[in-house]
Amino acid sequence: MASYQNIFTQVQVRGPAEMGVPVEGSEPRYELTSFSYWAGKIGNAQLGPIYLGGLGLLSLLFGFLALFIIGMNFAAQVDWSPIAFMREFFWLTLDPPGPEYGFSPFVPLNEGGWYIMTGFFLTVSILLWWVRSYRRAIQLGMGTHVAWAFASAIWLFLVLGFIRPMLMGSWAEAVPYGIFSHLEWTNNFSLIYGNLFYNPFHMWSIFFLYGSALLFAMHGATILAVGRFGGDREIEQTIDRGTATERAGLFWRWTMGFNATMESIHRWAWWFAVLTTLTGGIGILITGTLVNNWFLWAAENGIAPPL
Ligand code: 07D
Ligand code: 07D
Repeated sequence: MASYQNIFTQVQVRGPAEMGVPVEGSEPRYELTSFSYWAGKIGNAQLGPIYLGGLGLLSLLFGFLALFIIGMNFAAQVDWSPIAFMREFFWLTLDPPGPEYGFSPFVPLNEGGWYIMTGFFLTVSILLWWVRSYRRAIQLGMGTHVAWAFASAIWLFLVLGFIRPMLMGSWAEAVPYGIFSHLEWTNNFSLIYGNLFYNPFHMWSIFFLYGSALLFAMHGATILAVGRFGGDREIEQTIDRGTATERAGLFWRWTMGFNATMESIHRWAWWFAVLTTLTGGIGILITGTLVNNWFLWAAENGIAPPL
Protein backbone atom coordinates (compact mmCIF):
# COMPACT_ATOMS: atom_id res chain seq x y z
CA MET A 1 0.00 0.00 0.00
CA ALA A 2 2.87 2.31 0.81
CA SER A 3 3.66 2.55 -2.87
CA TYR A 4 0.29 4.22 -3.60
CA GLN A 5 1.22 7.63 -2.31
CA ASN A 6 0.80 11.19 -3.34
CA ILE A 7 1.89 14.39 -1.67
CA PHE A 8 -0.93 14.07 0.90
CA THR A 9 -0.45 10.42 1.78
CA GLN A 10 3.29 10.10 1.51
CA VAL A 11 5.07 7.44 3.50
CA GLN A 12 8.81 7.89 3.52
CA VAL A 13 10.26 4.41 3.70
CA ARG A 14 13.91 4.28 4.68
CA GLY A 15 16.11 1.41 3.67
CA PRO A 16 19.69 1.12 2.54
CA ALA A 17 20.53 3.78 -0.05
CA GLU A 18 19.65 2.87 -3.65
CA MET A 19 22.97 2.92 -5.48
CA GLY A 20 21.57 2.67 -9.00
CA VAL A 21 21.99 0.29 -11.91
CA PRO A 22 25.39 -1.29 -12.48
CA VAL A 23 27.14 0.24 -15.49
CA GLU A 24 29.95 -1.40 -17.42
CA GLY A 25 33.32 0.31 -17.14
CA SER A 26 32.12 2.74 -14.52
CA GLU A 27 34.28 3.96 -11.69
CA PRO A 28 33.50 2.74 -8.18
CA ARG A 29 30.41 4.40 -6.71
CA TYR A 30 31.11 5.87 -3.30
CA GLU A 31 28.28 5.49 -0.82
CA LEU A 32 28.12 9.20 -0.16
CA THR A 33 24.39 9.35 0.42
CA SER A 34 21.98 10.77 2.93
CA PHE A 35 18.25 11.23 3.35
CA SER A 36 16.29 14.44 3.71
CA TYR A 37 12.71 14.47 4.98
CA TRP A 38 12.05 17.81 3.25
CA ALA A 39 13.57 16.71 -0.06
CA GLY A 40 11.19 13.75 0.24
CA LYS A 41 8.26 16.20 0.32
CA ILE A 42 9.04 17.52 -3.15
CA GLY A 43 10.86 14.58 -4.71
CA ASN A 44 13.06 11.71 -3.71
CA ALA A 45 14.20 11.73 -0.08
CA GLN A 46 17.54 10.15 -1.00
CA LEU A 47 20.40 12.52 -1.80
CA GLY A 48 23.34 11.11 -3.75
CA PRO A 49 25.32 9.26 -4.90
CA ILE A 50 26.58 12.24 -6.86
CA TYR A 51 28.97 11.80 -9.78
CA LEU A 52 31.57 14.53 -9.69
CA GLY A 53 34.26 13.26 -12.07
CA GLY A 54 37.00 15.29 -13.75
CA LEU A 55 34.66 17.25 -16.00
CA GLY A 56 32.30 18.12 -13.16
CA LEU A 57 35.17 19.26 -10.98
CA LEU A 58 36.67 21.40 -13.74
CA SER A 59 33.29 22.86 -14.62
CA LEU A 60 32.66 23.88 -11.00
CA LEU A 61 36.15 25.32 -10.80
CA PHE A 62 35.73 27.51 -13.90
CA GLY A 63 32.21 28.51 -12.77
CA PHE A 64 33.59 29.50 -9.40
CA LEU A 65 36.38 31.50 -11.05
CA ALA A 66 33.85 33.41 -13.16
CA LEU A 67 31.64 34.17 -10.15
CA PHE A 68 34.71 35.12 -8.12
CA ILE A 69 35.89 37.66 -10.70
CA ILE A 70 32.38 39.12 -10.92
CA GLY A 71 32.21 39.30 -7.11
CA MET A 72 35.64 40.94 -6.78
CA ASN A 73 34.75 43.54 -9.44
CA PHE A 74 31.50 44.25 -7.61
CA ALA A 75 33.40 44.58 -4.32
CA ALA A 76 35.95 46.95 -5.84
CA GLN A 77 33.11 49.12 -7.16
CA VAL A 78 31.80 49.66 -3.61
CA ASP A 79 35.27 50.19 -2.16
CA TRP A 80 35.28 46.76 -0.53
CA SER A 81 32.47 47.64 1.86
CA PRO A 82 30.40 44.50 2.63
CA ILE A 83 27.38 46.61 3.63
CA ALA A 84 27.43 48.60 0.39
CA PHE A 85 28.01 45.34 -1.52
CA MET A 86 24.76 43.94 -0.17
CA ARG A 87 22.82 47.20 -0.47
CA GLU A 88 23.95 47.86 -4.05
CA PHE A 89 24.11 44.23 -5.18
CA PHE A 90 21.29 44.40 -7.72
CA TRP A 91 22.77 47.52 -9.33
CA LEU A 92 26.40 46.40 -9.47
CA THR A 93 27.71 45.38 -12.86
CA LEU A 94 30.71 44.04 -14.73
CA ASP A 95 30.50 45.65 -18.16
CA PRO A 96 32.04 44.58 -21.48
CA PRO A 97 34.75 46.76 -23.09
CA GLY A 98 33.66 49.96 -24.81
CA PRO A 99 33.25 50.17 -28.62
CA GLU A 100 36.78 51.66 -29.00
CA TYR A 101 38.25 48.20 -28.34
CA GLY A 102 36.31 46.49 -31.11
CA PHE A 103 36.47 42.71 -30.68
CA SER A 104 40.08 42.66 -29.52
CA PRO A 105 40.94 40.01 -26.91
CA PHE A 106 43.55 42.38 -25.43
CA VAL A 107 41.78 44.92 -23.29
CA PRO A 108 43.08 46.47 -20.04
CA LEU A 109 41.57 44.55 -17.14
CA ASN A 110 39.64 47.45 -15.66
CA GLU A 111 38.23 48.50 -19.01
CA GLY A 112 36.59 45.21 -19.91
CA GLY A 113 39.47 42.74 -19.68
CA TRP A 114 37.90 41.21 -16.57
CA TYR A 115 34.64 40.93 -18.51
CA ILE A 116 36.26 38.96 -21.36
CA MET A 117 38.06 36.70 -18.89
CA THR A 118 34.82 36.07 -16.99
CA GLY A 119 33.01 35.27 -20.21
CA PHE A 120 35.71 32.82 -21.16
CA PHE A 121 35.64 31.03 -17.80
CA LEU A 122 31.84 30.96 -17.70
CA THR A 123 31.68 29.54 -21.23
CA VAL A 124 34.26 26.85 -20.43
CA SER A 125 32.31 25.98 -17.29
CA ILE A 126 28.99 25.70 -19.16
CA LEU A 127 30.50 23.69 -22.04
CA LEU A 128 32.17 21.27 -19.63
CA TRP A 129 28.85 20.85 -17.83
CA TRP A 130 27.27 20.11 -21.21
CA VAL A 131 29.84 17.37 -21.97
CA ARG A 132 29.21 15.98 -18.50
CA SER A 133 25.44 15.80 -19.09
CA TYR A 134 26.11 14.10 -22.45
CA ARG A 135 28.58 11.56 -21.09
CA ARG A 136 26.60 10.66 -17.99
CA ALA A 137 23.58 9.93 -20.20
CA ILE A 138 25.62 7.75 -22.58
CA GLN A 139 27.09 5.80 -19.69
CA LEU A 140 23.63 5.08 -18.32
CA GLY A 141 22.51 3.91 -21.78
CA MET A 142 20.01 6.76 -21.98
CA GLY A 143 19.21 9.05 -24.90
CA THR A 144 20.99 12.39 -24.93
CA HIS A 145 17.83 14.53 -24.98
CA VAL A 146 18.77 16.49 -21.85
CA ALA A 147 22.12 17.48 -23.33
CA TRP A 148 20.53 18.64 -26.61
CA ALA A 149 17.90 20.68 -24.80
CA PHE A 150 20.68 22.28 -22.75
CA ALA A 151 22.57 22.92 -26.01
CA SER A 152 19.67 25.02 -27.23
CA ALA A 153 19.93 27.30 -24.16
CA ILE A 154 23.70 27.45 -24.62
CA TRP A 155 23.11 28.55 -28.23
CA LEU A 156 21.20 31.63 -27.05
CA PHE A 157 23.80 32.29 -24.35
CA LEU A 158 26.63 32.15 -26.92
CA VAL A 159 24.77 34.31 -29.43
CA LEU A 160 24.13 36.97 -26.77
CA GLY A 161 27.62 37.10 -25.34
CA PHE A 162 29.96 35.93 -28.11
CA ILE A 163 28.73 35.07 -31.61
CA ARG A 164 26.76 38.28 -32.24
CA PRO A 165 29.39 40.60 -30.69
CA MET A 166 31.97 38.83 -32.88
CA LEU A 167 29.88 39.36 -36.03
CA MET A 168 29.29 42.99 -35.04
CA GLY A 169 33.02 43.34 -34.39
CA SER A 170 32.54 44.79 -30.92
CA TRP A 171 32.52 43.48 -27.34
CA ALA A 172 30.36 46.47 -26.47
CA GLU A 173 27.41 44.57 -27.98
CA ALA A 174 27.65 41.82 -25.33
CA VAL A 175 25.42 41.52 -22.27
CA PRO A 176 26.86 42.89 -18.99
CA TYR A 177 27.11 40.70 -15.89
CA GLY A 178 24.77 42.31 -13.41
CA ILE A 179 21.23 41.84 -12.23
CA PHE A 180 19.65 45.13 -13.27
CA SER A 181 22.31 46.02 -15.85
CA HIS A 182 21.35 42.99 -17.93
CA LEU A 183 17.73 44.12 -17.79
CA GLU A 184 18.79 47.59 -18.98
CA TRP A 185 20.75 45.93 -21.78
CA THR A 186 17.66 43.96 -22.81
CA ASN A 187 15.50 47.10 -22.84
CA ASN A 188 18.12 49.14 -24.74
CA PHE A 189 18.59 46.37 -27.27
CA SER A 190 14.92 46.50 -28.13
CA LEU A 191 14.92 50.31 -28.33
CA ILE A 192 18.09 50.58 -30.42
CA TYR A 193 16.89 48.05 -32.97
CA GLY A 194 13.45 49.54 -33.42
CA ASN A 195 11.27 47.44 -31.07
CA LEU A 196 12.06 43.75 -30.78
CA PHE A 197 8.35 42.92 -30.76
CA TYR A 198 8.42 43.22 -34.57
CA ASN A 199 11.22 40.63 -34.83
CA PRO A 200 9.42 37.45 -36.02
CA PHE A 201 11.91 35.23 -34.20
CA HIS A 202 11.17 37.07 -30.94
CA MET A 203 7.53 36.30 -31.74
CA TRP A 204 8.34 32.62 -32.28
CA SER A 205 10.37 32.53 -29.07
CA ILE A 206 7.43 34.00 -27.14
CA PHE A 207 5.07 31.58 -28.88
CA PHE A 208 7.14 28.63 -27.62
CA LEU A 209 7.74 30.17 -24.18
CA TYR A 210 4.03 30.73 -23.57
CA GLY A 211 3.31 27.38 -25.20
CA SER A 212 5.76 25.72 -22.80
CA ALA A 213 3.89 27.18 -19.84
CA LEU A 214 0.56 26.03 -21.24
CA LEU A 215 1.81 22.52 -22.01
CA PHE A 216 3.43 22.28 -18.59
CA ALA A 217 0.15 23.28 -16.94
CA MET A 218 -1.91 20.85 -19.06
CA HIS A 219 0.44 17.92 -18.55
CA GLY A 220 1.02 18.54 -14.84
CA ALA A 221 -2.69 18.98 -14.21
CA THR A 222 -3.67 15.90 -16.23
CA ILE A 223 -1.34 13.54 -14.42
CA LEU A 224 -2.25 14.95 -11.00
CA ALA A 225 -5.92 14.60 -11.89
CA VAL A 226 -5.55 10.87 -12.57
CA GLY A 227 -3.11 10.34 -9.68
CA ARG A 228 -6.02 8.83 -7.74
CA PHE A 229 -6.14 6.04 -10.37
CA GLY A 230 -2.37 5.57 -10.31
CA GLY A 231 -1.78 7.73 -13.40
CA ASP A 232 1.59 8.84 -12.06
CA ARG A 233 2.81 5.27 -11.54
CA GLU A 234 4.73 4.52 -14.72
CA ILE A 235 5.14 0.76 -14.21
CA GLU A 236 1.50 0.11 -13.36
CA GLN A 237 0.45 2.19 -16.35
CA THR A 238 2.53 -0.03 -18.63
CA ILE A 239 1.74 -3.50 -17.35
CA ASP A 240 -1.75 -2.98 -16.01
CA ARG A 241 -3.63 -0.82 -18.46
CA GLY A 242 -6.17 0.68 -16.17
CA THR A 243 -8.39 3.66 -16.14
CA ALA A 244 -5.91 6.46 -15.51
CA THR A 245 -4.15 7.00 -18.85
CA GLU A 246 -7.25 6.13 -20.83
CA ARG A 247 -9.37 8.49 -18.74
CA ALA A 248 -6.83 11.31 -19.15
CA GLY A 249 -6.77 10.77 -22.92
CA LEU A 250 -10.57 10.68 -23.10
CA PHE A 251 -10.76 13.89 -21.06
CA TRP A 252 -8.77 15.75 -23.70
CA ARG A 253 -10.65 14.14 -26.61
CA TRP A 254 -13.88 15.14 -24.88
CA THR A 255 -12.76 18.71 -24.28
CA MET A 256 -10.77 19.45 -27.42
CA GLY A 257 -11.10 16.44 -29.72
CA PHE A 258 -7.44 15.35 -29.57
CA ASN A 259 -5.11 13.88 -27.03
CA ALA A 260 -1.36 13.49 -26.83
CA THR A 261 -0.03 10.09 -25.83
CA MET A 262 2.05 9.29 -22.77
CA GLU A 263 5.11 9.46 -25.02
CA SER A 264 4.19 12.29 -27.37
CA ILE A 265 3.36 14.75 -24.57
CA HIS A 266 7.02 14.65 -23.60
CA ARG A 267 8.04 15.30 -27.19
CA TRP A 268 5.69 18.30 -27.23
CA ALA A 269 7.32 19.59 -24.03
CA TRP A 270 10.87 18.99 -25.29
CA TRP A 271 10.30 20.74 -28.62
CA PHE A 272 8.51 23.74 -27.16
CA ALA A 273 11.26 24.34 -24.60
CA VAL A 274 14.06 23.77 -27.12
CA LEU A 275 12.48 25.97 -29.77
CA THR A 276 12.14 28.88 -27.31
CA THR A 277 15.87 29.46 -27.15
CA LEU A 278 16.61 28.14 -30.65
CA THR A 279 14.35 30.69 -32.35
CA GLY A 280 15.41 33.31 -29.79
CA GLY A 281 19.06 32.88 -30.71
CA ILE A 282 18.25 33.28 -34.41
CA GLY A 283 16.29 36.46 -33.64
CA ILE A 284 19.18 38.01 -31.71
CA LEU A 285 21.77 36.88 -34.26
CA ILE A 286 20.06 38.66 -37.16
CA THR A 287 19.47 41.87 -35.19
CA GLY A 288 22.00 44.52 -36.18
CA THR A 289 23.68 42.08 -38.55
CA LEU A 290 20.85 41.66 -41.08
CA VAL A 291 18.13 43.95 -39.80
CA ASN A 292 18.75 47.32 -38.13
CA ASN A 293 15.24 48.42 -37.30
CA TRP A 294 12.51 45.89 -36.71
CA PHE A 295 9.69 48.42 -36.90
CA LEU A 296 10.82 49.67 -40.32
CA TRP A 297 11.38 46.10 -41.44
CA ALA A 298 7.86 45.17 -40.35
CA ALA A 299 6.39 48.26 -42.07
CA GLU A 300 8.23 47.46 -45.30
CA ASN A 301 7.00 43.88 -45.19
CA GLY A 302 3.38 44.68 -44.53
CA ILE A 303 3.45 43.46 -40.94
CA ALA A 304 3.25 46.86 -39.22
CA PRO A 305 1.16 49.69 -40.69
CA PRO A 306 3.27 51.98 -42.90
CA LEU A 307 4.58 55.15 -41.24
C1 07D B 1 14.51 29.17 -12.40
C2 07D B 1 16.72 28.00 -13.08
C3 07D B 1 17.65 28.52 -11.94
C4 07D B 1 18.44 29.72 -12.34
C5 07D B 1 18.51 30.88 -11.64
C6 07D B 1 19.37 32.06 -12.13
C7 07D B 1 22.63 33.71 -11.72
C8 07D B 1 23.09 35.11 -11.94
C9 07D B 1 24.60 36.90 -11.36
C10 07D B 1 26.29 37.37 -9.59
C11 07D B 1 14.71 30.67 -14.99
C12 07D B 1 20.71 32.09 -11.41
C13 07D B 1 21.33 33.45 -11.61
C14 07D B 1 23.66 32.66 -11.61
C15 07D B 1 24.02 35.60 -10.85
C16 07D B 1 25.58 37.65 -10.86
C17 07D B 1 26.02 38.83 -11.62
C18 07D B 1 15.67 29.62 -14.57
C19 07D B 1 15.63 28.96 -13.41
C20 07D B 1 17.74 31.07 -10.36
N1 07D B 1 19.83 35.97 -17.40
N2 07D B 1 16.40 38.18 -17.38
C21 07D B 1 16.78 36.91 -14.51
C22 07D B 1 20.37 35.26 -16.36
C23 07D B 1 19.28 37.20 -20.21
C24 07D B 1 15.74 38.90 -18.38
C25 07D B 1 16.93 36.24 -13.18
C26 07D B 1 21.50 34.50 -16.83
C27 07D B 1 19.24 37.90 -21.50
C28 07D B 1 14.52 39.47 -17.84
C29 07D B 1 18.40 35.92 -13.13
C30 07D B 1 21.60 34.77 -18.21
C31 07D B 1 17.88 38.49 -21.54
C32 07D B 1 14.49 39.02 -16.50
C33 07D B 1 18.77 35.91 -14.58
C34 07D B 1 20.53 35.71 -18.55
C35 07D B 1 17.42 38.40 -20.15
C36 07D B 1 15.62 38.23 -16.27
C37 07D B 1 16.00 35.08 -12.99
C38 07D B 1 22.58 34.23 -19.19
C39 07D B 1 16.92 37.96 -22.55
C40 07D B 1 13.76 39.06 -15.28
C41 07D B 1 16.25 33.99 -14.07
C42 07D B 1 23.85 33.66 -18.71
C43 07D B 1 16.68 36.51 -22.43
C44 07D B 1 14.48 38.16 -14.24
C45 07D B 1 16.19 40.68 -12.07
C46 07D B 1 15.41 32.74 -13.96
C47 07D B 1 14.79 39.01 -13.02
C48 07D B 1 15.70 37.68 -14.95
C49 07D B 1 19.91 35.29 -15.03
C50 07D B 1 20.31 36.31 -19.82
C51 07D B 1 16.24 39.01 -19.70
C52 07D B 1 19.25 36.84 -12.36
C53 07D B 1 22.34 33.63 -15.92
C54 07D B 1 20.39 38.78 -21.75
C55 07D B 1 13.58 40.34 -18.60
N3 07D B 1 17.84 36.61 -15.34
N4 07D B 1 18.27 37.60 -19.41
O1 07D B 1 14.76 32.45 -13.01
O2 07D B 1 14.17 38.93 -12.01
O3 07D B 1 15.44 31.93 -15.06
O4 07D B 1 15.84 39.87 -13.16
O5 07D B 1 22.41 34.25 -20.36
O6 07D B 1 12.72 39.69 -15.03
MG1 07D B 1 18.19 37.24 -17.34
C1 07D C 1 19.00 33.39 -21.31
C2 07D C 1 19.47 30.99 -22.15
C3 07D C 1 20.90 31.11 -21.69
C4 07D C 1 21.12 30.62 -20.34
C5 07D C 1 21.98 29.65 -19.99
C6 07D C 1 22.06 29.34 -18.55
C7 07D C 1 24.06 30.09 -15.58
C8 07D C 1 23.72 30.01 -14.12
C9 07D C 1 24.15 28.94 -11.99
C10 07D C 1 21.98 27.83 -11.32
C11 07D C 1 16.10 32.60 -21.17
C12 07D C 1 23.41 29.65 -17.96
C13 07D C 1 23.26 29.54 -16.48
C14 07D C 1 25.30 30.82 -15.95
C15 07D C 1 24.08 28.71 -13.47
C16 07D C 1 23.24 28.57 -11.05
C17 07D C 1 23.50 29.00 -9.65
C18 07D C 1 17.18 31.70 -21.63
C19 07D C 1 18.49 32.03 -21.66
C20 07D C 1 22.80 28.85 -20.95
N1 07D C 1 9.83 39.47 -24.29
N2 07D C 1 13.69 39.94 -25.33
C21 07D C 1 13.16 36.88 -25.15
C22 07D C 1 9.20 38.31 -23.91
C23 07D C 1 10.46 42.45 -24.72
C24 07D C 1 14.47 41.09 -25.49
C25 07D C 1 12.95 35.44 -24.96
C26 07D C 1 7.88 38.60 -23.47
C27 07D C 1 10.63 43.87 -25.03
C28 07D C 1 15.83 40.70 -25.78
C29 07D C 1 11.49 35.33 -24.62
C30 07D C 1 7.70 39.98 -23.56
C31 07D C 1 12.09 44.05 -24.92
C32 07D C 1 15.79 39.31 -25.80
C33 07D C 1 11.04 36.71 -24.46
C34 07D C 1 8.96 40.51 -24.06
C35 07D C 1 12.60 42.69 -25.11
C36 07D C 1 14.50 38.90 -25.52
C37 07D C 1 13.92 34.74 -24.07
C38 07D C 1 6.51 40.78 -23.22
C39 07D C 1 12.59 44.69 -23.71
C40 07D C 1 16.60 38.14 -25.98
C41 07D C 1 13.70 33.24 -24.02
C42 07D C 1 5.22 40.18 -22.87
C43 07D C 1 11.96 46.00 -23.40
C44 07D C 1 15.69 36.92 -25.89
C45 07D C 1 14.83 36.85 -29.51
C46 07D C 1 14.47 32.52 -22.96
C47 07D C 1 15.53 36.34 -27.29
C48 07D C 1 14.34 37.51 -25.48
C49 07D C 1 9.78 37.04 -24.01
C50 07D C 1 9.23 41.85 -24.35
C51 07D C 1 13.94 42.39 -25.36
C52 07D C 1 10.60 34.46 -25.42
C53 07D C 1 6.95 37.53 -23.01
C54 07D C 1 10.02 44.30 -26.26
C55 07D C 1 16.96 41.63 -26.04
N3 07D C 1 12.03 37.60 -24.82
N4 07D C 1 11.59 41.75 -24.89
O1 07D C 1 14.26 31.35 -22.75
O2 07D C 1 15.84 35.24 -27.58
O3 07D C 1 15.42 33.20 -22.24
O4 07D C 1 15.01 37.24 -28.19
O5 07D C 1 6.55 42.00 -23.22
O6 07D C 1 17.82 38.08 -26.14
MG1 07D C 1 11.72 39.67 -24.99
